[in-house]
Amino acid sequence: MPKPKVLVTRKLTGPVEDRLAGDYDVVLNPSDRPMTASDLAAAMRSYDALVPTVSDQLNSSCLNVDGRRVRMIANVGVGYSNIDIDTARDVGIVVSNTPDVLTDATADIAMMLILAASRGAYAAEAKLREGRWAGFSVVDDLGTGIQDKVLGIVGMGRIGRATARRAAMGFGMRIVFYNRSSAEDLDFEAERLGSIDAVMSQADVVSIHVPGGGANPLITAKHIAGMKPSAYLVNTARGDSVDQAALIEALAEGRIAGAGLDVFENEPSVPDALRRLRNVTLLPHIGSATEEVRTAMGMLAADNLDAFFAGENLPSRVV
Ligand code: 8YV
Repeated sequence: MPKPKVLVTRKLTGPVEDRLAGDYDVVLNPSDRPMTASDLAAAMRSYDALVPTVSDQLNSSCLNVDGRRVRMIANVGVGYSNIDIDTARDVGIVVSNTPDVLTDATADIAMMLILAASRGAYAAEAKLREGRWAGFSVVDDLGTGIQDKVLGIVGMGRIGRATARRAAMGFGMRIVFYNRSSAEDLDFEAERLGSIDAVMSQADVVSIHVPGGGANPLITAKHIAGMKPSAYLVNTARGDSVDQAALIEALAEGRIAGAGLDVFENEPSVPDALRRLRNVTLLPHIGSATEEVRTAMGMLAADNLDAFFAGENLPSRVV
């Protein structure tokens, strides 16, 4: 039997590409150039499976393309807001993702952004790099300590928990959270609050850990307006989960103290108004970006492909 034809939309780490090249009739993307909508539509007609990632918009018209051949999509990423899951389910395309393997790396970046925001890391570093540092001062560059402060987690899933655990056990923060379902088996102290509003108004730092992909941002202008003027917002989940324009306005007007952002509404575009702000640390979506984790994510995508083509249960099936 011929090997299944698989398209890998972006460059993956060496061990993952070697494995896929050994097991499949695979087309890789050594240039790492993002696929266009028409590339993806053409791919839907030509391959048995795709291995895409967050930069590939697999919307309803793409998944519904005439003459579709793709039966399986092994997404490299735990988030799958780039894929129209309802359409995939309706037309019978199997979709998998890569949970667990990136939990700690992403929680590390959330913690890094909590610290960077509360200690004003970007403004201080910019001062040094731009030659404006006049020497040590007792009263310059003062941030806010996080010990005994309240971390508000929105979305107590895998990454939300790992972030909260780090903050509580490593940094002495008190945890409040909002989660739709009750979050059982927490191995640290945390108080579940009844609404996002309650978390936003009580927290000294809010950290977002919800999937994204909804029609409207979960964190609205009203939620942001309810934050303390001394509070910080951190987002390592998806940019479209937060009303980005409202966030920029609140930051620019000093209605909140600062932010740490690893994700944006229309990546890779980041508004000038946000890039100009000194009270914000901005990272280019590197939550899971370690050599080890990106290889583990690719290997899990490959495990899902293998299971699909062997007719076995997938290790991490979405639909
Ligand atoms: C990935 C992410 O790096 O897993 C996710 O959902 O946002 C990141 O960890 C991204 O999807 C690209 O693979």
